[in-house]
This record gives sequence, structure tokens and C-alpha cells, in this order.
Amino acid sequence: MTVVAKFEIRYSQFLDPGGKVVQPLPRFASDPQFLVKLYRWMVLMRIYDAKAIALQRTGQLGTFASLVGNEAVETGIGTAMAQDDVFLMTYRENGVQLIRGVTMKELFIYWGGDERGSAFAGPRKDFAVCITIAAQVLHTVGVAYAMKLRREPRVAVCTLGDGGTSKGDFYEGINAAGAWRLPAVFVVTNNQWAISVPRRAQSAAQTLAQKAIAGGFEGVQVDGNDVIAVRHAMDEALSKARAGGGPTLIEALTYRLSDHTTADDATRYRSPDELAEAWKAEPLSRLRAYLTSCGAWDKAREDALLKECNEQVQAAAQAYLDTPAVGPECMFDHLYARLPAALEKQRAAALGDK
Ligand SMILES: Cc1ncc(C[n+]2csc(CCOP(=O)(O)OP(=O)(O)O)c2C)c(N)n1
Ligand SMILES: [Mg+2]
Repeated sequence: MTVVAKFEIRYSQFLDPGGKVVQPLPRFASDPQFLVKLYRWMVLMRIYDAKAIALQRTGQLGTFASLVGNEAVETGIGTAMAQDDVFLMTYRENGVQLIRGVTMKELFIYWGGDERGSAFAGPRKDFAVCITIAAQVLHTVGVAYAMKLRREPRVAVCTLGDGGTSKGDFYEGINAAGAWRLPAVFVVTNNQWAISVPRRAQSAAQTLAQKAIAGGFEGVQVDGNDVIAVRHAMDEALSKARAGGGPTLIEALTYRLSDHTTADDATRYRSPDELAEAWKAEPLSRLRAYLTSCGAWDKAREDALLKECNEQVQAAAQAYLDTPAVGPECMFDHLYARLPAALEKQRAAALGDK
């Protein structure tokens, strides 16, 4: 018998949960002021998230999917991408959207159940939220194929969850991306849960990164609570894709510190001990500890940043609350170029009900 294929999956972490450097930092991370910028995004995301949940709990927002715990993944992705790359997301990457120029007011409008929030003014080529699990993997293949045909040095960046990698759409997408050597990066945010289904029940594979091997391209694993590790892996994957080297899959190991959405109650299926343990590895505190150890951060700067981010979030929430609501008929307005007769009738009825 001969071995005809072998593979290995690399795991990378630069800062441990205490903020200690565990391997030489990549060049971008040698500048603490640059890391402060990454930290600012992470703090802003967390405050935005808390506000969105508060608005939902007081009946002023629809169901919301919290990103708490995901800040390092989102900051790493958003800050690494070039503006004319294309981002294709699930529902949990509001932080990436913010970095790419979607306004916070637009995000609140979207979660308020108003499709005008998907017609964001900033990154017009980015896709809207994809609720249909893993369908965006196929859309990414289409976008990346177009970029390749046009010989553009652009990359399609796709995010999906651990649960999403169980879908047929995911396997079909990575197969095509590998076969056609497309300029795409797939980031699997492994937050250990797909609603109530734990990672171990989701797949018998040792890592989710190795699913890329079946597509014929590289898969890597990073500590998704370490923004430096995520950003570094993104930089490498993006430059490889831009240079014609094909796709990469990045599995970012993190933890969903929130309920699945505001419509979920995670205490029904996971233990408080597991959650408490996960909080010890959350992404903000390690970067804060590292910056503090470099002399680049202190309590005064922290307080000033919290104040500034709170004001920004409050202003966006107020701008959202001051936006006149659309009528109930608008639910039909973004489904078809021409509405089928049956839905046209329902739309008319909704207008009549006003
Ligand atoms: C095709 C499809 N099936 C089922 C659902 C219902 N659903 C919404 S979120 C979710 C779990 C997704 O888990 P994961 O991919 O790990 O992402 P996470 O929510 O943890 O970020 C499911 C099954 C859906 N939205 N789309
Ligand atoms: Mg998940």
C-alpha cells in the first residue's frame, strides 16, 4: 500500500488570552498605534451590539443576531480587505460592514425590518445579508469567477459559520472555487454553535479548515479571538488570491458569547460554566492587555474611547428612530423585478389595510 495524499493544517496565534506574545508579531503589528485602530473598531462593535439588543428588548428593533465574541474576526476581515473587493456575508458580520462603510444607521434600519437598510450607500458592490445558510458561498464563486474573467486584481470574501460548512452549497462552492482557482477567501467563523447544535455534533472532521483540502486548496486555522492572527491570515490569503494563487479557507476559532439571536435562549442548551470559560478568552481584553503592556493604552484612553463610541452609537440609534417607517406593502417591493399576480393582490390588500 502507498500513501497517495497527506495534508496538515496550520494553527496560528500571536497573542494568548492574557495578551502575552507567543510568537514574533507580523510587521503590521509592530506599530501599537495601528493596533489601537483595530482595538477601536472592536470596542465600537461591542457597544453597537449592546445598543441593538437594548433596542430589540424595548420593542424598537426586530430580531437581532449579536456579534459579541466575533469582534476580532470581523476587524481582521474588514481592515484587511481592499475597498473594491466584494464582501458576501451571513447575518452576523455587521462589524465588517461598518469598517467597509455601511453606516450604523443603515444597520439599525435593516434590523428594524426595513429593506432600505440593505441598499447601503457605501460599499455598493457588497452583498446584502444572506440568511439562507451557505448560499453566499455559491454567490461568492460567481463573483470571483467574474473577477477572474475580467482579470481584475479583486477578491471575493465570504463569511459563513461552522454550521454552514455542513451544507451542500458549501461543498459545491469550494469545489468550484478550487477547480477554477478563483480569487476568493472563505472565512469560517467557528463559534462552536449552530443555534443549539454544538460543533462536535456538526462534523466528524478534526478541523473545519481541512474541508478546503477536498476543494484542492489551502485551509488554515487561526485563533479567532486574536485580531492579529486573523488579520495576518487575511493578508496572506488576499495577496495570494490577488496574485492568481487561488482561494484559501480560514477557520477562525472563537465562541458565540451571545444567544444565537434575540429570539433564542441559549441557557436551555449550554452550560453557564462553558460560557464563563469562553469569556476568559474573549478578544478585546487580550489586545487591551497587550497595548497596556506596550505603554500604548491606559485607563484615561479607555474611558475616552468608551465615551466617544457610546456617543457615536447613540447618535446612530437616534437617527434610526427618527427615520419615518415604511408602509407594510414594502415587504413585497424587493422580491421580484415584476411581482406575480398573487403577490400583487396581497400588496394591494396591505395598502388597503393601512
Ligand atoms: C438553508 C437554511 N437552513 C436553516 C436555516 C436556519 N438557521 C439560521 S441560523 C442557523 C445556524 C447557523 O449556524 P452557523 O453556520 O454555525 O452560524 P452562526 O449562527 O453560529 O454564526 C440555522 C440552521 C437557514 N437560515 N437557512
Ligand atoms: Mg456557529
